[in-house]
Amino acid sequence: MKTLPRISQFIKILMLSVCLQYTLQAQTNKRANTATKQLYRNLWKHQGAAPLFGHQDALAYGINPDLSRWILDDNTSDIKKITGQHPAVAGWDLGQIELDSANNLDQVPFASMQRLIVEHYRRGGVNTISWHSHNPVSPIKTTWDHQDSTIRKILNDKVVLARYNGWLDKVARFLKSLKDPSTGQLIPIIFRPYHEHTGNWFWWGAGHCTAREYKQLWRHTVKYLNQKHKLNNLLWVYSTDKFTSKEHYMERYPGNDIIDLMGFDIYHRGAPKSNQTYVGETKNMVAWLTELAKTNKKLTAITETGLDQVSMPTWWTDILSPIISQSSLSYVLVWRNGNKGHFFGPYPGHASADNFKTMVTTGGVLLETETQKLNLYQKH
Ligand code: BMA
Repeated sequence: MKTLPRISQFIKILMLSVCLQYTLQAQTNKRANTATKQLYRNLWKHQGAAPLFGHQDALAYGINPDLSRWILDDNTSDIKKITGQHPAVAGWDLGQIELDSANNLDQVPFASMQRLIVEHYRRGGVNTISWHSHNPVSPIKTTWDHQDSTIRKILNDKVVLARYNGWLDKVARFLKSLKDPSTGQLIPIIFRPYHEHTGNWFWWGAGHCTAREYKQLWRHTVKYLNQKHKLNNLLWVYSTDKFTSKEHYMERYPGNDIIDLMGFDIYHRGAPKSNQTYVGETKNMVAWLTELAKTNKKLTAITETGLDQVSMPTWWTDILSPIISQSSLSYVLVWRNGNKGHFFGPYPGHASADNFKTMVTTGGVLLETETQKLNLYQKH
């Protein structure tokens, strides 16, 4: 019977390749808690279906039909007012938590942010957090007050390093406060520090540090939060601004061992003149990202996008949909509805509201109800 050993060898090889596939797709923090592991696995399973739709600060504030602002109305979001459902992904920012401020840089109280993140998770939604941190060399300077060598100083100057680590302690304290009330486990967070670094506007931008320094800052940060603080609820996103090639995207990539998702931010400016260029360039970036993510076994997302004031009523189906349809993006997030002069999502009465609904009803993106059906935090 020569066939039997062959069959068992075949089964062994099959099992090994299944395991290998699985290991390569495992998230980077091996000690991640159950909900975080499930979120990661379920995002993989969902890959190729419509991306989840995200909105920054969606649950904290928005714009009324008379163009005044609403702030912290219970269980409200502009997207819900239009569609009956919250966005699937809620974006948040920790900027100014490092200063012990009660509110973040866009006036969202951290106490409310904590409550809203828990509520969004309990409804089955996903939370992602960025950090527009002040400059740790000189804390009165904002995230946009760049100066050369900030990262070099964090890495080499003991005083600056101690201050920076102190800031990470404050970030960790907030992240540790995000608990599932029924299990006591920490709530999964897609964490996105040091974003848009291919640009020069933040102190961690490409013009103010070497690639090596940028990567070192990332590696220090991941180690500090995952290991020293034992945070087991973070999926880490590397998110550039515009990039012009796969090599450009990877230039400052801090390592497959610490990154779970690959993303990028890109804004549509100068519509309608720039429509074709924006769609073309963004499609190129999505294609490059998809190839890179396939090689590196990572999930993908458009981590920030939008057209300020959504000045094109059909922006959702004519511009965004062609970019994201047939992609393997896990989510696409538009920036905040700050005020009547600065917003990226529709609000009730806005000229693009119906078109947004069309994008949703035709299955272009998923909002909360469809996301709940995915049961992202459960094993299934
Ligand atoms: C920018 C603008 C600013 C805001 C910052 C951080 O794009 O929306 O008003 O302070 O993001 O959220």
